[in-house]
Amino acid sequence: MRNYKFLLLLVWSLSNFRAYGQTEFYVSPFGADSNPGTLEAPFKTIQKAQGAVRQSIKRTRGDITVYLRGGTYRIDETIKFDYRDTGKKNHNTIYRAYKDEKPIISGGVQITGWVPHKDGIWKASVRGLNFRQLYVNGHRAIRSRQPNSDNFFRLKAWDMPGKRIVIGSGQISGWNNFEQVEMVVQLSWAESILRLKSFKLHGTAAGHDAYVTIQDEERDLIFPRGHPGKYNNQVFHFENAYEFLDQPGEWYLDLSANMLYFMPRPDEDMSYIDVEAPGVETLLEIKGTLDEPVRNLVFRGISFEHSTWTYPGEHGYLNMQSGQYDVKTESNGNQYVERPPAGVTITAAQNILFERNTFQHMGSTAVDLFYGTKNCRITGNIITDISGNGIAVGKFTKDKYTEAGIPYNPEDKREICTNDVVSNNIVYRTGRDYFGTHGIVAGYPAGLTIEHNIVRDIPYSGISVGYGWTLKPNAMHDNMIAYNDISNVINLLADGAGIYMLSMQPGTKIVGNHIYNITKSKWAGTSPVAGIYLDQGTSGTKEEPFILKENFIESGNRHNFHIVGEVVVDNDYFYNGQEKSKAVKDMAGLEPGYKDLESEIFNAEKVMTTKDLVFMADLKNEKEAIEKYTYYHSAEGVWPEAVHAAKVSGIEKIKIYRFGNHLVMIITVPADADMDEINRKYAESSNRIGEWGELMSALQQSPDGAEDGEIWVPMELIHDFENGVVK
Ligand SMILES: [Ca+2]
Repeated sequence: MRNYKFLLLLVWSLSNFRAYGQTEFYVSPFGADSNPGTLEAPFKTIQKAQGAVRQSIKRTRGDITVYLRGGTYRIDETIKFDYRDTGKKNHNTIYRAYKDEKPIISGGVQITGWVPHKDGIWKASVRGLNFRQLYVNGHRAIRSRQPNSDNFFRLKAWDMPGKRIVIGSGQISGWNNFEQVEMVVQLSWAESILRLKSFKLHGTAAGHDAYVTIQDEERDLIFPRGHPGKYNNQVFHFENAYEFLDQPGEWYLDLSANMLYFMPRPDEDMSYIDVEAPGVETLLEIKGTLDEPVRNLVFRGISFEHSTWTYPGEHGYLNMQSGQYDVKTESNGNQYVERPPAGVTITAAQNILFERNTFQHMGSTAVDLFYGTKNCRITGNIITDISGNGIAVGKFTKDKYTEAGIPYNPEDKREICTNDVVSNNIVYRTGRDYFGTHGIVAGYPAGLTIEHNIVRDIPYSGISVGYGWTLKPNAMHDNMIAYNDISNVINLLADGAGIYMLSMQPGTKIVGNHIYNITKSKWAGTSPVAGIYLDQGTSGTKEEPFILKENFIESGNRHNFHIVGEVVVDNDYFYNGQEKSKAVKDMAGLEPGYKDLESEIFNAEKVMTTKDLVFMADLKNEKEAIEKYTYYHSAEGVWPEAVHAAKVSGIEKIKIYRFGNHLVMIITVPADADMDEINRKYAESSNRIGEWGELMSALQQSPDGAEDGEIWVPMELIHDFENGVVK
């Protein structure tokens, strides 16, 4: 009996001991932190799991995995990783989705309690929150603006002596909360966000002008600085006034009243709506020191969402280049810049892997390898709907006290981001608020590889490497930009490209990239837009040249070279049907192991983009023909062959309406559908489809005005109303 008791005690203590050496932990939004963190009884928070992992690391030799079950992990502060999260002897600490489940780490605060306000606008109280983005049912809503989306005003001139901006008098008014209104001006390659202070009307022979005074902080930065240049007719819009709320999807946050206003879009039912306001600046921070870097962390299958950044509304924001914003400017041309924050930051870290995660709905940069990173890999991720840069790597200046043109080259080389890899990511729709930012950007990296990414739909350059406009030696060398698929970038601003480079970087190569659909926006300034742009200082050395090789550029302006140093241009292909062009095209973009990401995203969007084709026809004006035709189109009377034909031809919907003997048919097909192809597939779908066609035609007659024998006549679109606007 005594022995039996002893045995029980032993088993208990062994299992207790085992809990400390645990190598697998489970977390679920529906778990509890008092649980042991097993599959059956998971923890609730990632922080709790992290604490358990740190205990376990001391007693374990092997990888430790934390499985995150699907669901939303709401956080109200940054989750921080440091050297204590590093496994022993190069073992990995892995945070990953459990099976195919979808864990979301969200810094969002859900806004509830919506009540109708007026004019189709709803409102909700938001005690003490401040934010610059809002996401409704997973889609970014529009911060109230004027003029509305995709449209802009043009300023008249910059009044340099008076430090004012001259615009049309009809473009401004004494809006409520006037000092919260922001003027977003596009200056060639970068935007400035300028908070308003006051305005005065001045009469001229041609009419009235408005002289706009902006708030002191940004006024004292923008007027002394030289670049980007201030010119007449530059493009701008206003944001953030209740009075701008006139387009479905727009929202306005009245900070003084803590009240949020929103005008829902037609498909947004306010009784069942998910409205998320971003509330945490950095969701995840991995930060070591140069002496004690964090090592061997893996993050896989996690969605990072709803990071915020409110600084531009509190100080104004002058993007100097690549999102780096002025904190000091001098009339001699000197500028001092600061780095915007990121949703996920990695600093002084080695062998960190982010694979197959999603970064979306973020308020500044998505992922930032700040400094001191080595062999970190950002691979196979989806990065979309980002306000600023998608992925940023390396310092752009030593610090905010160092003039931005001084080449960065720290004495302690461990600070330089070295041998990091950015590959097989899909980066699209970044720069949504801060236009002068990139899909992928690097300051002064060494041995950085950017390869096999898809980069598209971005207002400024797709990929940018280098800073400082210098021919002097600096931290950069041996970077590689290869086999990327880049399209529809630099689609709003100017002085950029598919791939944009700056400064001396010996041994750097741009190889095998496919760049296409690069078109200058009508809003862009006069500076060039190109496929590849080697800007100031881009060069190598005689021993280690900068090499440009076998890129395939399908766009009007292939290159813009500003070369003064050593550059070797070798076989730079463009669209002329050469076989090698096709080889480049086939090679660029995601590698086979990640192709599934592409079909998941771009096919899903394809289905959502459809067009309607509308036709009319007449039946024979006889009761029997009308009844027969109606029966043949009911669920019971229709031939299976007719249904099959519609299905295999790629038609998504067919609707037929009847009045008397008149018919109207609406066919919904994918937006890029080829009608000849659809007709061919329809006709070839079965050997009875011809018979079906003859049977139907026999019940119909050619409508008045139709060409001889034409049964179904295409109709012309004469009125198109959507979201409050006639197109
Ligand atoms: Ca508006």
